[in-house]
Amino acid sequence: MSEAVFPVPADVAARALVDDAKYQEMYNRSVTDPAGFWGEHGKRIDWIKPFTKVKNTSYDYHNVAIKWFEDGTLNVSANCVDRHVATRGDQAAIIWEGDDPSEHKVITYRELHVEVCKFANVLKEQGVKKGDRVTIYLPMIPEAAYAMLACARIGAVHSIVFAGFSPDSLAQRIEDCGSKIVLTADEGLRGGRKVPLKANVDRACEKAPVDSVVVVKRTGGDVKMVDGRDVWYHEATAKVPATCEPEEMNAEDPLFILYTSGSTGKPKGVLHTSGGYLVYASMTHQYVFDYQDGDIYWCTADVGWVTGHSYIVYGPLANGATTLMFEGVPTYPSASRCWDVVDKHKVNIFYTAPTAIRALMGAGTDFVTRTDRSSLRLLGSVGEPINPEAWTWYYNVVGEKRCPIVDTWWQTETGGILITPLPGATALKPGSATRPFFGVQPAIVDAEGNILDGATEGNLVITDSWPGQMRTVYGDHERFVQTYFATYKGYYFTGDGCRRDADGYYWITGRVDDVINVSGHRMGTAEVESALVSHPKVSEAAVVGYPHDLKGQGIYAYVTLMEGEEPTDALKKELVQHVRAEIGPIASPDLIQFAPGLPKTRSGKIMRRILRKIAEDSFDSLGDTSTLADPGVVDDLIDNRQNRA
Ligand code: 6R9
Repeated sequence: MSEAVFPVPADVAARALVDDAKYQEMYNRSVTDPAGFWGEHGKRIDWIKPFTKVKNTSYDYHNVAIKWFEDGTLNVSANCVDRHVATRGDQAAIIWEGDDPSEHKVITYRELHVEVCKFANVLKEQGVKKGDRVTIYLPMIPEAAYAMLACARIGAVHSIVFAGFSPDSLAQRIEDCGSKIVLTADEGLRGGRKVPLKANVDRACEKAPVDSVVVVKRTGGDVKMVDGRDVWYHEATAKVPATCEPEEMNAEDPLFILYTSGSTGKPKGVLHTSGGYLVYASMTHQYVFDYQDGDIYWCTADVGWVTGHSYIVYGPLANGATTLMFEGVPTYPSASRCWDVVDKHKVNIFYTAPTAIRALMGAGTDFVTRTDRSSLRLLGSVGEPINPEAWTWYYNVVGEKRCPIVDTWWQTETGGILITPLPGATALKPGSATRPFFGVQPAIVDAEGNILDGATEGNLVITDSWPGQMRTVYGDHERFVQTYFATYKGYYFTGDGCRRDADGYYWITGRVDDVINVSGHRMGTAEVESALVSHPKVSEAAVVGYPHDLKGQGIYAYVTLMEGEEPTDALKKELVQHVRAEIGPIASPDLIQFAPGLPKTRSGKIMRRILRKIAEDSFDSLGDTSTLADPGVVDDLIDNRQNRA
């Protein structure tokens, strides 16, 4: 396989914050003297009481504990807002672009300060105190950013639930973190379609009751307000003062919880704290995107995912950047939308996901070339491995061969980008996330946990802590330890497979656990399975990922029906609807195969390895099937698969 290499373009090198020599020097220092390195870079944010201790972390399986800057105090919202008001009060903090191209709004840092203070005062009025959890179920409107920063301002811990999740998923998350308040909108608007957010909250609250619901009026759609529980945001903010003193928080006080799917059980509440997270989010945002004053930066993620947390809100705003927030979807009203927005707001840095790139590539090159895009300087990718074909299209057509692509590998758990090119320092190879960021020590281990040297392939671990790392699973530290530190003792296990080439470049090969990456979003197979078996006609289900042209991975479900149930196409549709209602549209199975029996070991474990191979049509490489209780089951499954229309 020939491997293309794209050197750093001269003009990019000329303006960049770091070149390759500087990267090497900073990287070496960051791993040989982490306390010295982070002690220095920790000062990039404002501290109320400066820290004297930098790093206190242990990956010891019996005592996993992670603390950074532990005796320092700060306020995250003051760092993202107040400190910029004097120097850049009139600069755009947020450019909001609505779903409908006729709608946009610019919020300056001065205005952001007022909005955040007011929202903070509304939260206080609703009884929210330091340490309380606040569930946010908002669409991509500026109020979502105000809400996050308002929580940070008063020391409340936000838990954002992606507005595409179902009432049940929302209820589960409200319950798990014990929040007594939900912030939502009447309806969301995406691609011209309305999403009934308030109605979803009402249904969720039947299962997980809360004391108050604050409702932002977005569409003006008809909603029911519950007396004594629900308040309109515009009415509440009209009555509160426009200033609110930021709370002094310890570096290790929680900032937010974000639920993410794992290989087993219900979603985990990933907990991030204040100081280390903000240092890491802001530093990666500046260096990875080579962000410099005056740049217009756009990350197309949703604030419901970690990318929206770190790279729409916290990282950019801590850096005093201008961050664009987009309510809509890349294909509405046409597949030119992203490039129209780039031209309209003169966007310099554009950060999106491979699934969006593939969809736009499929729509045709004309949608791109009819736009100007001359403002673009840098492109980014996140969420899943980017296939070389999509990389090349992004590079040649969107970036006209002038914009480097930063392929950034990271996770909800890591808080910020861990493996990535730096635009002025790193020659690119399509499909490789290239090299570690400062302070990040990746290693590749074999199944027994032995570290492999040189060019090799195996499982990706990180051998020491970095400031943005998650601290625990909310309410379940043991699960944190078991999930990330038990597989390979002494290391943080990422759950990803990885190859390292002779140049030391990292190539992420995808999840090695029971997590499927659907359009860049993580879905636990166990969650989809339990949604399926909650249907009265289903007796058993096994879910695996399979290669999907647009989504990267699709969801393939093997379903065994209850005795006497008919395996019809209508039932397949019903099951898809059922999963959408239980979890949300992102969990919709792409293919359902009725299976009279599933391949199991004699101890009753489903052999997913075999199901994965069948879903991929790799019938010849099923591997060892001798431990199956009933090998005949596999032949039946293959027959059914081949007979599938
Ligand atoms: C930020 C985010 C994390 C999982 C991760 C990996 C995959 C993310 C990637 C990538 C290859 C990249 N992933 N970025 N794989 N190249 N540049 O996506 O967080 O939703 O928690 O997903 O996504 O498999 O383990 P999250």
